[in-house]
Amino acid sequence: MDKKRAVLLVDMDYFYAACEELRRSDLKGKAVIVGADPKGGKGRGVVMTCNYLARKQGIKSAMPISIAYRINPDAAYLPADFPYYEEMSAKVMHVLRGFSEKVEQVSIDEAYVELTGAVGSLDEAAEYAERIKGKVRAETGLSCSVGVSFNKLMAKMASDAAKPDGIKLVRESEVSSFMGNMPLDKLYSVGDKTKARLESMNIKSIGGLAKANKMALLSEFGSIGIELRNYANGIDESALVENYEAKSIGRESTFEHDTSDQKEIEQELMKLSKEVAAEALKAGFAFKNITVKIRYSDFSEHLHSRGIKPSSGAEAIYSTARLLYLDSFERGRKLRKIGVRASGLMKYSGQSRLG
Ligand code: DCP
Ligand code: MG
Ligand code: MG
Repeated sequence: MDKKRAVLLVDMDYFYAACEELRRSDLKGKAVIVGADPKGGKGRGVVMTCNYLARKQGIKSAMPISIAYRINPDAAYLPADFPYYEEMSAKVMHVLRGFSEKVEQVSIDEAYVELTGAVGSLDEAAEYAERIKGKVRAETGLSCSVGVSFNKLMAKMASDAAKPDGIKLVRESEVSSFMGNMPLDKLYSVGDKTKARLESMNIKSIGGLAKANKMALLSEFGSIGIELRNYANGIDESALVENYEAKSIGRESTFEHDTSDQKEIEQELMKLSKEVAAEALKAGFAFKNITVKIRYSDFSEHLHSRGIKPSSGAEAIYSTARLLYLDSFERGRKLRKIGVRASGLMKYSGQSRLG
């Protein structure tokens, strides 16, 4: 890539909880948690997100709601209101699309904005970021954080460092001083397993990975190893993927009591399928892949996927989800949680509906 790029990653601050604070002034000064009902400490399911006050107390996304309740039983516990968050998300995305024709939404609360060509330098891109933050706040009342950098990978890394309510610019010359000392799992695509394998090679930080022996990485990971090393050096040439407003749409729920009752499970699958279909329809997406996630009572988790012909109907999701579940489910074992996800999304236009 000969041309210097300028890319922003805009991510909303504590998004679901911020949306709730916005419409409920009684939440001011309180720890706010959006997620499962804590049911006096006996509740199942998890924290989806929480405001920064709750985070200071040690509460965080994906934590079991019962643990959050143990930490702070007096917090405001709120159920998720997806239609409302989607509406706020759409307003944010609309603002972003006013600043650039190239916008890639990657989740409900974040998007890349390509400014290559529109600006002459990253400093200028940071001025754009300032204006975007102002406009997002004016249009929605919400704050966001913006990473400003020379590719998607580094814009994303920078946005984490900008939180909350900030802007962080990272130049090519600053990559190693910015993330060299960060732990490996801060790097895009490095999870617990990869981290453990890297550590067994005596690689302990992003900076260590950036300088690691290429042959050793190749023999341990294959070509992915070289890719990881490139990421550690801030190298990423991927372009924005436009018109995909979400990579996938999924819903999951935790049963009140662990169950192996087929009827109960099928009812839940139907409910989740309808929710996924409704969201896909609203966003104007057809999808061509369905995944069912099963979590057994011992917390072991299984994913099963199948391709379908492009569709956006609840029936198509349900019939596939049910087959996947029947194929893979080990009868007699109790389920704790089940989820349905539609992916391989394709935008369709106009009024015509597929499937
Ligand atoms: N979310 C969720 N479950 C998770 C993580 C996130 O349901 N494990 C939802 C709730 C979040 C939203 O997605 O509000 C956006 O996710 P982010 O990772 O961007 O987290 P937040 O916006 O909540 O906080 P931050 O300020 O750290 O971005
Ligand atoms: Mg966010
Ligand atoms: Mg996000």
